[in-house]
Amino acid sequence: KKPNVALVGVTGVVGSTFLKVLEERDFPFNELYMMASAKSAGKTINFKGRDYIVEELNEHSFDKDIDIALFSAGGSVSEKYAPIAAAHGVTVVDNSSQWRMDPEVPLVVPEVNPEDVEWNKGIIANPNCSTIQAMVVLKPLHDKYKIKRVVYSTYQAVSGSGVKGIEDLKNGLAGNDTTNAYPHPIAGNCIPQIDVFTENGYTKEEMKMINETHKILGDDSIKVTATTVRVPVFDSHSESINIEFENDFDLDELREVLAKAPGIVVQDDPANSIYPLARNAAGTDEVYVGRIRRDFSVDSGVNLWVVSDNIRKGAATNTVQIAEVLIK
Ligand code: 11C
Repeated sequence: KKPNVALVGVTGVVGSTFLKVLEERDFPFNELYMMASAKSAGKTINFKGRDYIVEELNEHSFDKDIDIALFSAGGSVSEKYAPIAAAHGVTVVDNSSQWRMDPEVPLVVPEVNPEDVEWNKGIIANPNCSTIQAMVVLKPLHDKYKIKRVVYSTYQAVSGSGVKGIEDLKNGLAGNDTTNAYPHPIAGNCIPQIDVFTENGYTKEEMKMINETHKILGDDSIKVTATTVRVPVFDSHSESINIEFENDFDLDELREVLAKAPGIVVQDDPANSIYPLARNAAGTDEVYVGRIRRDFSVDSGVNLWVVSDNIRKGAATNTVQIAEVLIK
């Protein structure tokens, strides 16, 4: 039987992308319920030729016969409503950071650890966008060469902050700086702060990348550090990833390993200025890798430039892919 599906937070930046991705992938469903906060309740959304009225999310939303709920409504909504849904027998795929590090909750990137879906107890977490694209690339390399240490440096798009971030950049480009999403103007700037600072001097975004890498790869022995930066780009996060391996590698073979891995497109022709670009990745579901070159400062290391659409593979697409694993 096709599942009954609920979309929670359907009017947000990621929520509305759920709809696009579900339609493009022809995700099978029987009934579809659209849910959001009181502010958006009552709106009409047309999906595949049918009009749906957005329902207000409340304690009784999951009294209905729902099999799968895709949540993208923020941490506090997930904290309250994901357990209610799970108690009603719904499997929640949650895009917020609320449950990611809970040992009872699998944290899944379908190209990397689809098997973790099996031990879910009603909630499955979708990783942070900047982590997801890194995992797709790190997994095949870890399997082949065993990763010792990773240094992430990110260049993250404003869409990661939702509508407010997009508006701040639009306003700034129009000569009217606003700081609704960020502590400083984003146009013409690079802000080395994503989310709030934690006690150790790292931001929450940096700690997410570090902790989620360990959980998804199932290997706490990998040394990971990160600097995450917001840049004036609308869509797609770019990442410089420096990796040190336990084992030696051949650069051509490493390139082959990446080219053959699921979800990856290698774009690496520096002579013709071909490498992944945020503007090209936007609107697509792949993770793009280029600037593949040996790090000569260590015995066995490589530098990569990794770009992916943070709203699609980094959020909506990965969530829908997890639901696809579930129904298989
Ligand atoms: C950003 N990575 O780009 C953040 C947004 O934990 O799901 C995603 C926040 C999260 O600002």
